[in-house]
Amino acid sequence: MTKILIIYTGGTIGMVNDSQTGVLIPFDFKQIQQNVPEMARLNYHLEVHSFDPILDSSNMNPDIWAKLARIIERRYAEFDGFVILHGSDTMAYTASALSFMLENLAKPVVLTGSQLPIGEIRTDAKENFITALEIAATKKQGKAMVPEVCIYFDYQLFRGNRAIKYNAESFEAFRTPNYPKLAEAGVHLAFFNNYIKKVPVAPLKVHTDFNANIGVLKMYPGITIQALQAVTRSAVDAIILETFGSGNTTTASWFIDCLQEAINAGKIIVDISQCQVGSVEMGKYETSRKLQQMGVVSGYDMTFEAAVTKLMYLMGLGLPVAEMASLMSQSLRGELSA
Ligand code: ASN
Repeated sequence: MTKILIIYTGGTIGMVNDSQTGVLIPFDFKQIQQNVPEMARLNYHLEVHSFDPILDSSNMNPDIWAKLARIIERRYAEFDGFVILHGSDTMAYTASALSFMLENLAKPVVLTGSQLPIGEIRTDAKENFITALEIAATKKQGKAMVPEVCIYFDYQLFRGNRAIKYNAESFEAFRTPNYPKLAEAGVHLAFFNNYIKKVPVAPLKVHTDFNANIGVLKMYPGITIQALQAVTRSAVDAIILETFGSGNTTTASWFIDCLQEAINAGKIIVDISQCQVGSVEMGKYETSRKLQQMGVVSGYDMTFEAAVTKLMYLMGLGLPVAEMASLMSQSLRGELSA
């Protein structure tokens, strides 16, 4: 019998209204089970690992990602697939982080959650949960159909490290603007094999030492030297530079000098675009050529979520800056198209 491990971390899917304050608070897995009697009708062996405490996903952090990765590592041989119930707010970060933590993943790790709690009449939770279980159980010639960390939400399956939460209200909360979806659920589950990773031959290798000492610098017209130096002169080891369009910034000499100073101090700077669709193309315009010349690294079409977690992962490996810079621009888990 197919065996699936359900890891319940929290999120709206399992929340209830607090009787005193009226706000949504996380609640235990039992009420999920009560609201989804269909679980018993699935022909799978299901086991549940419930987090304690149960979290709103805004409280996720690298230690909790590591805990998730370690649970999967410990139970890897026993189960055919893993379904993580998770809040949608930071689901794309957790999915991206796990994609880097779980090298050579050969089994599905499907994250899902919902926009409405499972006890609400119009909830999207049941469909998301049931289909995520089915996806985690699906095999082709005895091997996992989707050996990836992915997100299932609103009838669509996405590569986790390509996903962004782009809508806080619609049931279609996620998109992968720079990568096609991996599957679509209608009457049938349609898998788009050309876009799904192949099952790796090497054994699973888990990396949980993330270094979160990074800063973020978002460009905007009118940015001041004080705002810039608050990041470039801070004690961070790496900076994500969120640029305009295809990777552009102002060419003002004080701005370029501040970045150069940070690079000279040994910081790695990664250029990703504020646009959701498309890629950084350094050197296309005068406004990015200088960045390229001084050694700012192109993040190509990576999401912010992927760039943040990939940097934490590479820094955690303790690699020299030049090697990290080279790996940041390469696809390690299908997170970018260079
Ligand atoms: N605040 C919730 C969370 O991320 C949102 C949700 O799950 N829809 O935990």
